[in-house]
Amino acid sequence: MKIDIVTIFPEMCRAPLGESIMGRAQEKGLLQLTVHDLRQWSTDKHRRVDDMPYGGGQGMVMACPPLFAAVEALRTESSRVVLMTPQGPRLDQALVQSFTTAPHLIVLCGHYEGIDHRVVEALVDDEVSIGDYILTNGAIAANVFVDAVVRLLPGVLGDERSAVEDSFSEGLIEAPCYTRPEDFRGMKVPEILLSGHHAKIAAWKKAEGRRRTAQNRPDLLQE
Ligand code: JFT
Repeated sequence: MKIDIVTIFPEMCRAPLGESIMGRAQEKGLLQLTVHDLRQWSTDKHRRVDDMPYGGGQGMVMACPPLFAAVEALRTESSRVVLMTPQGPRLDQALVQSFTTAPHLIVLCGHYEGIDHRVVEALVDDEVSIGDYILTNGAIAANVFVDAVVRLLPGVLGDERSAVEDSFSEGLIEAPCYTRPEDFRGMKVPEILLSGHHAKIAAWKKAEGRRRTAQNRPDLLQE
């Protein structure tokens, strides 16, 4: 998959997406990631990419010209243009999955109070929010989005099972986990996990998963 990220803070994406599994996905040739500085498409002598909002109001708005120039330079027939925005539909694992078949994603990260709506109407295929809270800019949200999509691509995770068996794929939270030591400051690992009874352990994990889901995420049981 090819992914182009367009942001005024390229280092905010380069560092996090260059490490660990995302870094290896690129070394393995599974991901071709380029992070672009939006300012390179600004024709303003001060390299500005924002302006005052028509009709008044707080803060600055990301202007059309640099964003149009960026998308027009990067897009091909097969590109899907994604805008990170708190106004978009909320990202969940099903929405993440829907992006895994795209050959090319162009991810636009806003800053300031918002983006000129003509960008949304003319260029953007999908608006995506990573959740109901406000960040200072879209580059942080883009890291979350790209990581979630890329980890699902074939070959990215060493152990193919982990992508499928992870917490949200089964729609429930997993059981708590423990490692050595068996007794840490008097806090003991549940005895069942030391028993070696695989069927009993599986049943315990399932019950604990259900219990934690009901406690922490009752919304997941609502279906
Ligand atoms: C925040 C964002 C997402 C997502 C894009 C743009 C500007 C800052 C801002 C500040 C106050 C109100 C926006 C962005 C996000 C999220 C994405 C922008 N800001 N509105 N914040 N939180 N979950 N995705 Cl453009």
